Amino acid sequence: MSCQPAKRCLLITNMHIFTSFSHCAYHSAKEKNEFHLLLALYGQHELLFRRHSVTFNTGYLHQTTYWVTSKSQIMFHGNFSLILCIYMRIIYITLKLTIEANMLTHSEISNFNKYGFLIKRKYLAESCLDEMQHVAVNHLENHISPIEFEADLKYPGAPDSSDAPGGKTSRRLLQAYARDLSFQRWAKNHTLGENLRQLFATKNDLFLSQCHHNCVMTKAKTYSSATLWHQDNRYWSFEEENLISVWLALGDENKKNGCLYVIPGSHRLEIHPERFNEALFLKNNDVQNELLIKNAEAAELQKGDVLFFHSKLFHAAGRNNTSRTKLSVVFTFHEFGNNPINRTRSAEQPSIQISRASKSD
Ligand SMILES: O=C(O)CCC(=O)C(=O)O
Repeated sequence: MSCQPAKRCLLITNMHIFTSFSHCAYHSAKEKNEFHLLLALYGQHELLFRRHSVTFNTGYLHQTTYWVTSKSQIMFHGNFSLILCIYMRIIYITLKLTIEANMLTHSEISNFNKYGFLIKRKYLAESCLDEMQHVAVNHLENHISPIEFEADLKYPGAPDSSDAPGGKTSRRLLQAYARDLSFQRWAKNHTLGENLRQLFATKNDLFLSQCHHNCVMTKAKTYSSATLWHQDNRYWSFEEENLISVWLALGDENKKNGCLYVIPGSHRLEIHPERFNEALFLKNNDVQNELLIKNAEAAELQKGDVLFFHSKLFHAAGRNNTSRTKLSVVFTFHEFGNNPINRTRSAEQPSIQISRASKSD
């Protein structure tokens, strides 16, 4: 039985729509390195072409050869490819929306570049936060080393020595990544990696420094200290001063419990060395410093919020004046090619490679 031209036309049109749609999707996914999308498209391609390619190609290439033998078959193939087109489009849009929803917008990226920080709200699921909090509380209670104590740092408000009251108050649970899988999962969180790559403007692997922020930052009740204005990179030695720290709030952080304060745009400033004290904090009683600090903003966070900040951004924090310990997970990342300088503190331990393929969320 011959195939009605209109039906053939419908089928070929569907085929064209599908092919051009999937080609577009494929190339756009490939350009953006959207691996999941590519897999989905590949799967759908297989489904359609494996089952129908011979029939389709014959019909399309040799116009006189009818590749279907009955009207119902035409209807079946026509409807099948149409439904598949719609189905594919839904999958494509859903996947694209999911991926795009987690990506930073152009304005977020340009704000980060302009101001040196970016806050993303409700970034991580409650269960992941609770898991990390549980581990942190347990390690604090059991004094699981390595720990940096308030008394070691001697920041304003800290106990004078480890024998003084509160002398065993923790400031940081160091080496967080090695402490528990929950921290490793967070460091390798897929969305986090993608967002950091956007901020670094790179497609390469990232590295988590084990020598710097790789800790649970704690701010205990009663014996916590304040942190004066500083840039994190003052003691860091990398080929380029371009590192990004990720501060994840495990609980709410506000002015009362010692949240961070940041000076927007200060990562771009060149500050004369005379404006720093010997510990490289901004000097008090310096008119220019006072003017700069007037621009400070409190980076108040709620549980699960994330603060991305540049290693040159000036920041400070107050003491915790509440009755609950504040906990935050802080990791510092650098990009491939920005290596720590040999024989400096930054090169004491190898950075941990966070490859694009690692996916823990
Ligand atoms: O929580 C604080 O006091 C601030 C900590 C800080 O800025 C740092 O360790 O670099």
